Amino acid sequence: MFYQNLSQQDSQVYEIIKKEACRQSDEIELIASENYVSSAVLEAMATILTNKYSEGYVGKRYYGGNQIVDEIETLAIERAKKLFQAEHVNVQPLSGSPANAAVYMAFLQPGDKVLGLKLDHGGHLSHGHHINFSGQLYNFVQYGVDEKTGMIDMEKVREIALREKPKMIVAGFSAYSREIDWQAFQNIATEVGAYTFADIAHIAGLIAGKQLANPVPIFDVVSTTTHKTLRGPRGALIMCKEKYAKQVDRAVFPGMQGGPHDHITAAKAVALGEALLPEFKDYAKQVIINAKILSDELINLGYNIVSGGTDNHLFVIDLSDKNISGKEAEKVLERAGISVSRSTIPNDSSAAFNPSGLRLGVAAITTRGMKEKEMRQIAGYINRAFLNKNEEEKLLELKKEIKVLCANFPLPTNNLKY
Ligand code: DSN
Repeated sequence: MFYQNLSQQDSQVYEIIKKEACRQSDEIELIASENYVSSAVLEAMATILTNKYSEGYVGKRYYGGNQIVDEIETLAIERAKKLFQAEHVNVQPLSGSPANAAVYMAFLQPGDKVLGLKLDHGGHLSHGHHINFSGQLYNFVQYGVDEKTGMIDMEKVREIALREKPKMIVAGFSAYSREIDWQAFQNIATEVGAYTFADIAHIAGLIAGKQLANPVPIFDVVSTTTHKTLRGPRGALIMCKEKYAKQVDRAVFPGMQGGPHDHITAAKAVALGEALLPEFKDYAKQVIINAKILSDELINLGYNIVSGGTDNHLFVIDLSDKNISGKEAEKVLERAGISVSRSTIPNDSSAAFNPSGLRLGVAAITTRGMKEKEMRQIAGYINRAFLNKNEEEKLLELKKEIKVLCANFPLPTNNLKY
């Protein structure tokens, strides 16, 4: 048994983890930022590397005994470089927001002007929202998506950039379903003399799997989390041109962080190794196929999708013409065994806590092996849940059906016996 010591020593914690393992196994995961790691990634996280302190970088640590940790960090760096054609990689960021904070620290002074996508148009809190450190420390000017198409209009971005003359342009998103024209962003930045920063947290796995264009060879600096479509442990990476290596490294440590989490670095190396395998391309391809089928099916069932569809793993359903809010929709689906996250729609008239949209992503269910047929089934389940939102019996019936479907698609870690 895998968790023998935990179950014997602390049955309280063990039982809670076991319940969550069952929930993950029995329910449909449509949260766009989530995925299921492999057993190898999970095992790498649960190693004695967690015992070590390694402030500093390979060959230049502030603690002794780091010869072996240097090997694992070097391996993770080399794999990330190969996967993304990066000149320089820092594998130490603890997660997405700290990585973005380090990027800003490396390139900007407080008060500098930056362009970023608005949160309610699909951006991220750390792309300049006023309640976030980014919006408080830097002078963010926000661009949005076109009102009619729901897509980023590069002519509009250029107009704003020429008017505002930012020091940095941020491209990247948490809830934007269309492919990004990295070169167009770079051209605008070159014209106004700005740095380019891409946050590819959501789509890194689709770029690694060669299904979406890679900004790393084009942009000055790129950050990504490692746990979304990239299917690694919770954490992040920063990739940049060699000429910015020193300032980026200095911003991560000692600027933002202390010691890296070496067990997570090992798991990042494992996940990057998996993403380098040919089968990862098949995974990334299937993710995009699945997202398109799921959004098309929902359109056929009468739902509006922001921008009319998707080019990646996610999309946002606009529920403003339906008799259900984003929050209520999230709760109804939760009762039926489907996890989603409510989301704003562009120019949402409702507050972020109870917005008018629902963000759906298929990275996790694709890892389970679900394909076109299951996407059609899941669109039907979502519609049924909404139609029966006040009928507890019917939602429970649906939950049972979903459990049966899920049993045919075990999680990659189901071989770990609880
Ligand atoms: N919280 C992540 C997401 O759900 O998109 C981004 O940080």
